[in-house]
Amino acid sequence: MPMKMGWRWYGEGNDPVTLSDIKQIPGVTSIVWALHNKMPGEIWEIDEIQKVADQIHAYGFDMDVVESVNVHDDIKIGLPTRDKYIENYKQCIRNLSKFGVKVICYNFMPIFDWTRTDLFHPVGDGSTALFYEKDKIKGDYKSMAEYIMSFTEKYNMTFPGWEPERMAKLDELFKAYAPVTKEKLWENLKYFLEALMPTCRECDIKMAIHMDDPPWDIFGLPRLLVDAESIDRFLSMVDDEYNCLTLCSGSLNANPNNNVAEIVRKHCDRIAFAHIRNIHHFPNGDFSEAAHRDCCGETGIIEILRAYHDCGFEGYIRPDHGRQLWEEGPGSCRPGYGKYDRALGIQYMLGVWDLLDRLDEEKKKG
Ligand code: CS2
Ligand code: MN
Repeated sequence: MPMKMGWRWYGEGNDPVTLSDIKQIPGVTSIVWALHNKMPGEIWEIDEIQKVADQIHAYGFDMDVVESVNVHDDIKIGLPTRDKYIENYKQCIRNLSKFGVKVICYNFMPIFDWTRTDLFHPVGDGSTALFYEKDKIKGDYKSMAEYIMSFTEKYNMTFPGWEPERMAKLDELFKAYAPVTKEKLWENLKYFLEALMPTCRECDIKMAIHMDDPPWDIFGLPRLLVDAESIDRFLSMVDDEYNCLTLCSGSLNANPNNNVAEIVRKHCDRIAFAHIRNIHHFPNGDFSEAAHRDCCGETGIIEILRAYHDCGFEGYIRPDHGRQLWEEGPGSCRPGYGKYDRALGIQYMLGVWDLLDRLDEEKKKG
């Protein structure tokens, strides 16, 4: 079983799920981590990384995957100051390499990371899940941002990509991004990656871009990694084994026309990190996140796992968002990152994977 199962952990005192909890989930070997107190553009210092490394290693996990080292807006906008922030990013890569980090997940979405209109939407069975109501993402971005930020204030919880310092100057940010067309954003992404590739090679760290979530423009902001065609463009634009994907099944499948299994088969060697999340679609274009079991959504989880298995995927994989179950709710768990549903998701994924392993073995024996 060559793929490596990860769990996203927000750090001691910043995540209700503890390393000791995670240790009890069969199959998890990698902690997907980050320094969550860092602003985009800051250098991650050795002593800060060391502190987290000690915690993770004490439980016998590896810390091979970072999610995320966030990219400063000046790099995405293409301002002259970007070179300074790119130098800082290179220094982060060098510092992370001292701890054996292999993959850095990041995104190149303007202003907003993942976007949802309800973080605790009733699924119908007593659990709740992240929900996207299409009509609420029209018009004013402020009410959407205020909704997300209300959790930050109420529960003293910050979300990566939704830093209060950045959200406080949303109007300024929108002005700064105004000249950034989709083509310009592609250029800025290319500039960033070409600058990083030599350092990545030197440090043996792969840059793995996360898909845009949702995979379409929102509030007039361009989004790049949205479908098979844009993924092709991205990989050939900087055709380097260190320029890779974080292929997020849930982000891509928010557009039901995207066939994630097909993308896996085409680009498996460039997928450094797999996010497995299931989506349930409504006829009007709204969508809800769903349990990992194939039949709970329309993402095609079994076909995706089978594609990874057929390709001999040796990268990292993790359950992406789960639902909030049982006593989990606002304040007691991070939206999408509760304890139970992700643990169930892992057991489901490993069940499918183990069976595929077994079938292969039997085929070999004849
Ligand atoms: C993650 C993303 O929680 C999530 O939806 O999959 O936020 C992801 O961590 C970032 O886009 C990567 O930079
Ligand atoms: Mn994801």
